Amino acid sequence: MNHRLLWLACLAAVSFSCPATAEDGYDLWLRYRAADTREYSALTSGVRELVTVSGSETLKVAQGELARGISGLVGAPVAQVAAPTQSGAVLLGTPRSSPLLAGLPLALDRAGSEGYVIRSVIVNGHAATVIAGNSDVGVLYGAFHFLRLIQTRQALTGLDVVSRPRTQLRILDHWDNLDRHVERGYSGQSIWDWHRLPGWLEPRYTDYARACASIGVNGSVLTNVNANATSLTPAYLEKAAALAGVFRPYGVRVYLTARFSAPIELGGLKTADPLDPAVRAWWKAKVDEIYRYIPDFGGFLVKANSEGQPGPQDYKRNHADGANMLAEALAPHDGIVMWRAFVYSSEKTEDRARQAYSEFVPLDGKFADNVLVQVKNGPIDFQPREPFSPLFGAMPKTPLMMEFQITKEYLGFATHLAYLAPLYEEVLDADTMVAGKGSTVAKVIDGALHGYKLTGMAGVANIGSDRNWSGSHFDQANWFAFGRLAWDPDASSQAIAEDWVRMTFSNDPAFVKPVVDMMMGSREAVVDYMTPLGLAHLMGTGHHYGPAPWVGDLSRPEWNPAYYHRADASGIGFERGPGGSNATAQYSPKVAARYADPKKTPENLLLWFHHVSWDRRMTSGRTLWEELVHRYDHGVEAVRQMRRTWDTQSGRVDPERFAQVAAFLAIQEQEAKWWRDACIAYFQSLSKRPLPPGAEPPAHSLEYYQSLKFPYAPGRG
Ligand code: GCW
Repeated sequence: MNHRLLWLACLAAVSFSCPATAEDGYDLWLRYRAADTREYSALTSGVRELVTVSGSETLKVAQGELARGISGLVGAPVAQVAAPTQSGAVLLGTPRSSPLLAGLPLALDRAGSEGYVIRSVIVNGHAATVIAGNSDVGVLYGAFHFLRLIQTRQALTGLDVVSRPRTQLRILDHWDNLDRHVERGYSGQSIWDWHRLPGWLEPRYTDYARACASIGVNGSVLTNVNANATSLTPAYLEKAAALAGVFRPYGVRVYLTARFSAPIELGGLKTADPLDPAVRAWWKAKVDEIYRYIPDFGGFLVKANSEGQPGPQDYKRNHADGANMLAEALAPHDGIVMWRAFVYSSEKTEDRARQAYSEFVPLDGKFADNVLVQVKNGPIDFQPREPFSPLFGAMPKTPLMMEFQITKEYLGFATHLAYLAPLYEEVLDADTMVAGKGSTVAKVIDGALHGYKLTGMAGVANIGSDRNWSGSHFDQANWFAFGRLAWDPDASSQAIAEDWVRMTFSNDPAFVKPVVDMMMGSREAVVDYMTPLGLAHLMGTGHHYGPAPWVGDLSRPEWNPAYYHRADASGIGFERGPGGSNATAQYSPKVAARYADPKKTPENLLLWFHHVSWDRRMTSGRTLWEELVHRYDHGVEAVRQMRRTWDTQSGRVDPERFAQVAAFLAIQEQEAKWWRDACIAYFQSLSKRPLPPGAEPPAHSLEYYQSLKFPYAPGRG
């Protein structure tokens, strides 16, 4: 049997012997199934051989990925040669690693330290494609991009691709505990099998690093921000070091969360006061120790004085005092601190939406050079829709990094299909107006606006031990989109969705278009059936599963949905204009003026900023009450439409993935209806308005919805 036949026989054996695992989602978007070269002839002429490269582990990984990807996509093992022998060679490397590249017109100055170029060139008289970077990891990123061109069936001639990341730190935050429970995780247990580390390195860790590198993610915070000091003990540092060893060739650095009270818990000190010399010395020694285990350790992510976590305020110090102490210990090793701005206090009566700004803006300029303040996209907490956080644009002297949530704590867990890139894009495109028109949040976080020396974007990961990584097939798209937007905050959510659909499912236009459209509308559907018109935080207590807008008796006011919607007989919404909490004043003057005036506030944020009458006339001509019901109906109808769209695709998707998506959409429809009915039943008990003509009454009484309990809902904190 010749090579090609042997290869085909192997492929057949794999796909026929274990059909149940053939399409279980494990391959993510790195799914290198053979392309039909009758439809995609570019592949036949464009990729005939791979020129080998020698050098670092990273270059080996890049070459290995290209060999694996091209062989899979071509349907036969690609020839690996020392120099081009014919047209259609693919070369990779840096000018330093590969003499063949040294003389080529690469214009690599465009690629920066982590970027790459992919160019069609002539080498030794043969047409070839070169993938080059100034660094080995740049080459790896380029290799994944080249594979993506094939996976999405792009032309392979006349290539002149240049790409470089716009942010330096592109990081996944895992809220993973040492017992493998994942806070707000809906995809099984933690991917990190702490108990069996460092002895057993699951192959999945390598695939995790591959997937991260394929979208440019270059950091991983292994542990929950609700931190456990045990993760800083030698036994656990050894485990973290083992993971760092797996990730290193892929350019993914390891970070840990630092529990602020660790000097007391681990060091036996009486205090964790950041100005105490013994505390500072303890952290310095601890950090030095970490670097002995992990020489390229990235640094710490810290949640302090937030939701009961210890912090500098316990000692009457401020956030800068706390962050700078850790920064000082990390600086000699080039480590950084990501200090979270997600704070709100149980003692303060100040509107929760204002608190982060109140605490942090006065500290602008007080943080050490290797500190970034990590800010959630909105002022409260990863809701289906929030305005952008007023911190963006308000701290020109402090690098602010973005924190998005990829796991869908407030958007239906892993069962609801909600593509989050439009949410991310809406925030990144939002105009802070702090330096005139066009001062977008993207320009804040990529450093363009204030000249930040450090830049970054973090995403709270949705990755777990589930075979399909993310708990649902479509949630993989949110991981993918996060990485792509961290690389380029101006990328289009639609284009990213299209790439993902083509790579993950199919290039069939009859599939791509409707499925991308379905994804693009999916987040807005969730907004409509959960929290339309600027409502927020109506989710069930603690677990955040399902509707509970009626809850108003929890000990901390801001834990109650009633705190957020403020519905009463006169109307609904939180007044944050000058007549209310004046949170609008935290935005730059033009934005503040828009949000302060209910007539100028966009309707999709109306109830976030204003308490308005049930009878207020909306642009649709409906009253607010009618509009609210209309939005809820619209959300449910949108999910029904998603189901219809998916049902037409049964022949175009493998049966395994088709069936799971279909089943999850059915759950989503039921839960969307539940949200709609429960919220309408509750709000009607206050508005006392009749349902608009044609609107269906809720299926059950308000008492019924209030009686539902979910003590075992997943992902609890
Ligand atoms: O979204 C909320 C979650 C908490 C989480 C917290 C945070 C890790 O409900 O579970 O704690 O935010 O971001 O710190």
